[in-house]
Amino acid sequence: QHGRALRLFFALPCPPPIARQIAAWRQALAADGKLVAPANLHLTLAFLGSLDAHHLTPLGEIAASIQLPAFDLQLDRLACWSQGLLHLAPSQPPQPLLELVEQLQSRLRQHGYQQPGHAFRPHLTLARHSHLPAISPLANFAWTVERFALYASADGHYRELHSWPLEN
Ligand code: 2AM
Repeated sequence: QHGRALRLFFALPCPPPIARQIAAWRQALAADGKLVAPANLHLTLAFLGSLDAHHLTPLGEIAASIQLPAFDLQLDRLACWSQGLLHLAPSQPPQPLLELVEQLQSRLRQHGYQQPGHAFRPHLTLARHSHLPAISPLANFAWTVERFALYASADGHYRELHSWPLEN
């Protein structure tokens, strides 16, 4: 597994039944731009960029060292950032989500993995190069977050490499 560069990030996977609901709702919005495939819907916790595969072991150790509770996540706000990133976000980011990101990012930093200094803005990207639809039905998608995962992206597809549980 050495000598191979992977584009890596930690994220919360969107459970398939919720991803199907979101995709159906998004279709009703008639969102423009490049849509994220339902199987690729996720909420990024920490982005690592392109790293050699030998980093997978230390990254797995960092993830395994995190012991935090499961929590409910509610995505109830549709928004579009200026660069055309149409997304769903929690209007009230749950404290355990912020705690998870804080612990993950600070441990990554301690191990020399560069992390942004700016505030984390939780979001689940729906489409890129998009616009806010003129009319949008209310959004309210929720699930209990029971695990977080390490992903590798390649050719626009996100592959889950491993996941770690959050305690119930
Ligand atoms: P985005 O959906 O907001 O674009 C895979 O590309 C995942 O990593 C996406 O969730 C993407 O966020 C995120 N990502 C890509 N580049 C990033 C960066 N420089 N900083 C933080 N997250 C990034």
